Amino acid sequence: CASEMDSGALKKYSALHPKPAGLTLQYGTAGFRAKAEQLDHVMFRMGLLAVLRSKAVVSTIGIMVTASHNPEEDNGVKLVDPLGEMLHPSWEEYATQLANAEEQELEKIITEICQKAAVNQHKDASVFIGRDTRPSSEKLSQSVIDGISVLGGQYHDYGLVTTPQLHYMVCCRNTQGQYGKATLEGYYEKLSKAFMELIKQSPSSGESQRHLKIDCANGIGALKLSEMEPYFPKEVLIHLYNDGTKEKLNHLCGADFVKVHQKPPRGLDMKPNERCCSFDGDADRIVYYYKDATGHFHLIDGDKIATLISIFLKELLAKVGQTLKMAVVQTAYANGSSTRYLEETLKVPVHCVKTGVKHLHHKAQEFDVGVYFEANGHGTVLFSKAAETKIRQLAKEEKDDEKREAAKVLENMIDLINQTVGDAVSDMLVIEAILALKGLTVQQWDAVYTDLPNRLLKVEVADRRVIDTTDAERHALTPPGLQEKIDALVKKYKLSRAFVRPSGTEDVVRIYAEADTQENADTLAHEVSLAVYHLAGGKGTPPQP
Ligand code: G16
Repeated sequence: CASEMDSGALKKYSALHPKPAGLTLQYGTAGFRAKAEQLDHVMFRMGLLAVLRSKAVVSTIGIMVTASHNPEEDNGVKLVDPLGEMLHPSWEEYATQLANAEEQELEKIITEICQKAAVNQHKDASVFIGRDTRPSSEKLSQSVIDGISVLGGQYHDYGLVTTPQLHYMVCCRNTQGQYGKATLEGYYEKLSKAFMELIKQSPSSGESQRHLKIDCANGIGALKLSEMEPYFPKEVLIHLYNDGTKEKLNHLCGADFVKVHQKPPRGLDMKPNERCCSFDGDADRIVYYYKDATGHFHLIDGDKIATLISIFLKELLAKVGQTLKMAVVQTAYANGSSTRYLEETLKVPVHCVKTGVKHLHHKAQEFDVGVYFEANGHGTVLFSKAAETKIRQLAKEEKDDEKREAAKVLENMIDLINQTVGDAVSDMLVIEAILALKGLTVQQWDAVYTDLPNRLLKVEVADRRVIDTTDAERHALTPPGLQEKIDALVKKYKLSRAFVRPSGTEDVVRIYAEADTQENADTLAHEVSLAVYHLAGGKGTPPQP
């Protein structure tokens, strides 16, 4: 690997993408994220890394330039492994080493990675690139291209795409088209065909049921949904808001804003009982919501999405008479009511893992049908190869009409779901199809269980790494005394729970609390945020209630 490297070219190009002195960045929940102006060298170096990874696994690798839900001024990079998953954890350390290496060490670090990861120097490297709509993304993706080119890699630049579209392309390429065609057209055709097959069988719904209002977070979702509109059947009429023509990305809108603030986004005019949803900045998350006749806002988050999908799939699996192992994967942020409903009422096993789709995806792979969703609306469903083969076979050959029809619905679900990663467009179509097939209104869906009142807060501290957690982030090991304090606070309220964890995408500590009433959840969250402020080196003035 080292012998193939053109040292002169590497030196010349890395000098064009210098690392700001003294800057150290950590590989976070979904790759690197920081202010855009700090990331040029990281992008160049992730181009280098993608070439090494591609040679090591002899497959195409993806690089997405995006900071997803973060403010417009930030940017970031997500790396996509051969089947569309997030970069393998064993390579996160290499990514961190490369990102933080001083310029003169770069060649040495590349050589070390080649040795440790058995990178085959004789293999060709191929990288797919995509980017979101941030003003900084185009230039940063050019830096990625420089990194790929200097190590002799081939690339295909998809330009503006959603993150899940890039994951899909990578998977299509590495399965030689089995997963689909690696083009935007291929993506739109695959999803719309499966969607149309599904809703063909739905009872005809009233005019009001056909409409869906979508807040696109002023991001890439708006562009891609407009492109996809000609493929949509007339049964669904989508109305796009926050399309990025007027306002800033993620500013007072988008899935993260709606989930955290539990209120509607700016720029979307909501009438009582209308079905609405929000995407995030790179369209890999979605949350639904509506306003009732009294004006009260109802959020339908990732937990309720996972529940709806689980109910639907469980019924179908029972109809086809298969004993496939199904489970739901959540994180500590999952509302206690959702976990209770899934385990006790629906009788589906639930597993809790650390935040980050990479962790959920990995766990979900253990089951025939693994439904995973973060409460923030990031998730999808994975079908094992064996389950998929069985379902496709039943859809073709089963003699019993009812069983065969159920298998066909499952088969179309498999095609509609983007199994590579959470995908707002695909998830939205899955949800719309289920609501149509079950004849459910958004209110009926919401009423499946009642969320425990909850609150999410952020606290800025000098160094968020002082907080170390265990037990899927539900227990703080450090700083000393913090967990004891949280335990004492939680005891004061009924049905209460709280935890803290350092964010892996923003420079903050996140606080989650739930309790029997909204007032108690708010007070508990505030009290825990004060404990974090005092025990973990809070910055500025103490958090206000
Ligand atoms: C990313 C990850 C998600 C995670 C979120 C917040 O989302 O892909 O899995 O839930 O960050 O992570 P943290 O709490 O560590 O900041 P996105 O949509 O921003 O890519």
